[in-house]
Amino acid sequence: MTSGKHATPPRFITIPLSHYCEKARWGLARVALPYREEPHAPLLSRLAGGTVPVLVHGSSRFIDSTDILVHADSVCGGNLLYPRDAALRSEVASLEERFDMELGPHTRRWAYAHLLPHTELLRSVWSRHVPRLEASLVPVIAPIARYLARISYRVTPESALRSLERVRGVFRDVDALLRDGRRFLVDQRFTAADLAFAALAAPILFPAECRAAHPALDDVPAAMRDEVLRFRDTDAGRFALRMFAQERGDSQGSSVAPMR
Ligand SMILES: N[C@@H](CCC(=O)N[C@@H](CS)C(=O)NCC(=O)O)C(=O)O
Repeated sequence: MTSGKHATPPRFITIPLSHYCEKARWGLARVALPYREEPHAPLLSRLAGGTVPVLVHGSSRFIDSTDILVHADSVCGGNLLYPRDAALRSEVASLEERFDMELGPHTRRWAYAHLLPHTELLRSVWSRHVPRLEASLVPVIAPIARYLARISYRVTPESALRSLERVRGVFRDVDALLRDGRRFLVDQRFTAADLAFAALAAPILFPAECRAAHPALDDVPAAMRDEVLRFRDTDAGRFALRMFAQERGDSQGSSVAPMR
């Protein structure tokens, strides 16, 4: 580990509920790149411009979880989340891309379909770990944030059912990959592919070790809880939970910006 690290730790801009933020946070922890997390309430994170996660490292700005992982891997010496071997790296990258493009949006839409009607639950999750002033604004922001989540993620009862099918499809494919007894998706070791699958499946598995804020499973609607329990009871679900239990330890000292 190395050279490319800057003296000032990178700024890592997040919102509490985001599984893409958890994906990036896990990657930073995994390669032990110290960072300073700036958690924001929804909408207010947009003041940083666009979506989160965002990593600002020196003069570089990364606005996508995969770019954050690739950067973190490279400044910490490489071969940590992405194998150096070109063929293996391309396998990792193509699985990660599939999870980014398909699993992440569909677990999110399905989860929001269940959570959006529950104002109190959302307010509590959206306020977690954010600066006190922003937390105090969440009751005002919440109706707009709920409306925007519904519109921008196109959440309807019908789309939520379609998303559930897409998630089941990804889980079936991961089940099939695991059928030969492998312990990791690629290269017999933990890579960005395992990390992306587990992090982006989190809204449908509620892993205990997940650092994204989510409600307690006991507090969510029964239909949501039942589906979570069914997903947990699949090979892919058990695999993701094992990744969290085994590989999610924080290996470095991240810090959270002080409450303002
Ligand atoms: N492709 C992006 C997706 C990031 C994304 O969709 N982030 C969502 C939160 S999960 C977001 O910022 N939404 C806008 C908002 O909440 O204001 C990545 O991998 O980082």
